[in-house]
Amino acid sequence: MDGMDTGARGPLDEDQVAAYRRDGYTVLRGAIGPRLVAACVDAITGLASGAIPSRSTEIALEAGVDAASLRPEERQDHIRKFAWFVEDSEALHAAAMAPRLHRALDQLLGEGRFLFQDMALVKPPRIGGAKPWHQDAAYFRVSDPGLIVGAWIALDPASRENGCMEVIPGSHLDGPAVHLPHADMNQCEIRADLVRRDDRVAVELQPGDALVFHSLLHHYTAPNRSGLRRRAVQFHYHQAGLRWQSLEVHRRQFHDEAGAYAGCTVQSVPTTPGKEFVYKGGRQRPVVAAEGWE
Ligand SMILES: O=C(O)CCC(=O)C(=O)O
Repeated sequence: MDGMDTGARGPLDEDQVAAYRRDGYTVLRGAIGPRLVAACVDAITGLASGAIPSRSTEIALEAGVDAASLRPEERQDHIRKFAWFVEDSEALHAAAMAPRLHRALDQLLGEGRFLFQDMALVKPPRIGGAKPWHQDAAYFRVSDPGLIVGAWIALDPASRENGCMEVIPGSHLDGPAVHLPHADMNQCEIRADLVRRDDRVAVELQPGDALVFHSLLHHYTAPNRSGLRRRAVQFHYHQAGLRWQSLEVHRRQFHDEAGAYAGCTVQSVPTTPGKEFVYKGGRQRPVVAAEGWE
């Protein structure tokens, strides 16, 4: 894609807009261009090795990896995810603020939007773990999950082989689902009987393409057993008007048949003493179009 809008009002045509409403997701090809993809890859590589200082970036390793045993250039191949990096890298900030992406989101949700979460999921070759079936809204205590949208942007070709996103079309219309907590917050998952696995669709993407998805969409990524990299950045935005809420309000959305809390904002048992998860909500930053990359 050349970054030109083809629809009358923006980059999405009316079928893509209808797909977002009906299926809970749509694909925006060329959400960011090749130059910005390359700059994002460089930024992730630099943050992993330490060549770019991490002032706000947080890094989580794949399970069982001993950070102390890794040379700087080896780290990227053992990292599960990066978070809160847009203040550390102009390129990653520009991807979050990509004009073509936001023109598409304007079509879906209207104008007036905040970035509240940024992460990169790098699922390293051979050891990249699965992300179980979940709804992103299970992680956010908010008034209205419909005002949240996720954009998952591939930096490498993402395929079934290396663990691309898989989704259950239309699952967002079923509302909040019961999630089972886990000591590792990243493994919190929808109760198995509630996932329509037979309907799953693998969303294969080329670098720069974005999966744009509703925060109640059931989605999953498989382990990466291949020798291929599968790096992606993922941004979450909410429209103006959304309110951050208490655990009690979240329980009213995410609860089991007995009324017990069934979201992912409370850790079941701490993994490491002293490293207990504390829910912090989002970090709201206004969306301001990044110029000069298209
Ligand atoms: O990219 C991945 O492997 C999983 C992304 C995802 O679904 C998430 O972080 O919520």
